[in-house]
Amino acid sequence: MIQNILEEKLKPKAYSSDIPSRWCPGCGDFGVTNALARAFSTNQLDQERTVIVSGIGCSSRLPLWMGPYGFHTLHGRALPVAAGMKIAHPELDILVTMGDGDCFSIGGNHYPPVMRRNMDLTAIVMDNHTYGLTKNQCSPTSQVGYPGTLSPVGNVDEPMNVLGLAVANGATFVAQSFSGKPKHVMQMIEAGMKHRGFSFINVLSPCVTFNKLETFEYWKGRMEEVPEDHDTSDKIAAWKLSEQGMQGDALPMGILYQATRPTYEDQVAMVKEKMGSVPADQVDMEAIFDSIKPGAK
Ligand SMILES: Cc1ncc(C[n+]2csc(CCOP(=O)(O)OP(=O)(O)O)c2C)c(N)n1
Ligand code: SF4
Repeated sequence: MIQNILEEKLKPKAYSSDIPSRWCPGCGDFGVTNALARAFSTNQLDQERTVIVSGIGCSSRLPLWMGPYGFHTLHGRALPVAAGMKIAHPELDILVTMGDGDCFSIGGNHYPPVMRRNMDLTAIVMDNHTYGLTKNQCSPTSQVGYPGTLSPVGNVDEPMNVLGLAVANGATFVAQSFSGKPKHVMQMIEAGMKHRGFSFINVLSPCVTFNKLETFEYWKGRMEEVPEDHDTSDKIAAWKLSEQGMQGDALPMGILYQATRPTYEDQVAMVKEKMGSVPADQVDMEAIFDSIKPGAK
């Protein structure tokens, strides 16, 4: 009996697709893909009820290599597509995989509202501090002086504090990891998926082809586990940790912040309940417009 149960358990490989990967050998994003497959296997995730949504970029190809359903959307539009999907189908487990350009640059106007609404999504950014797919332009997380192809004298813009931004804008789970430590990435993904609400996991993931400065070795030497006595419910402490990394100190690795508050899906259900279940084609729009006219009671 026990033997049968063990045999039926889906191994990480069962969560991968048979499409051959087209990433450069050694790309950090392989570590994230492996960690995802292992996290899915540990939780024996139901592939029929799981969707991985991505934008455009090297990292955004990730859903192609995975077994569950995938939606390769437009550059910067992974989060709004995932948000719509979650509102229509709250029963689905939805993960969003993006690059730093995809999420913070062209997608930068979608990232705060989804966090603020605390939608129950798990967002994973493969942050390589450059645009890999389009051959090395600076991204919002590139360091000052970074030699992007459109920045011949080096990047002049300050990098964004993306962890601090998540803490400040209402994400209820904020963590950072490093693709050179796939076990740690897996633990963060598992914890993020277990969390009800918006989980943001930033994974520093080297682009071995273009970013010759922030290599596996470089990041390995800069990462430090979040201190054991760090209080993850303390927003200010989480902000301080995120900012210390920006000031050149160790980059925090682990859960910086976690909080509990109603998800957007809970709020939608509550609004529906309060309004009564009137079928959409029977809503009296005239009465609604009359009720909001100036002077209406
Ligand atoms: C609307 C639009 N603008 C620009 C592009 C070109 N483009 C494709 S991917 C990309 C950036 C990719 O960088 P990132 O999201 O960090 O992912 P990476 O390739 O580094 O994993 C850009 C600018 C596009 N496809 N669509
Ligand atoms: S260009 Fe960089 S990010 Fe893209 S697959 Fe190659 S190593 Fe990975």
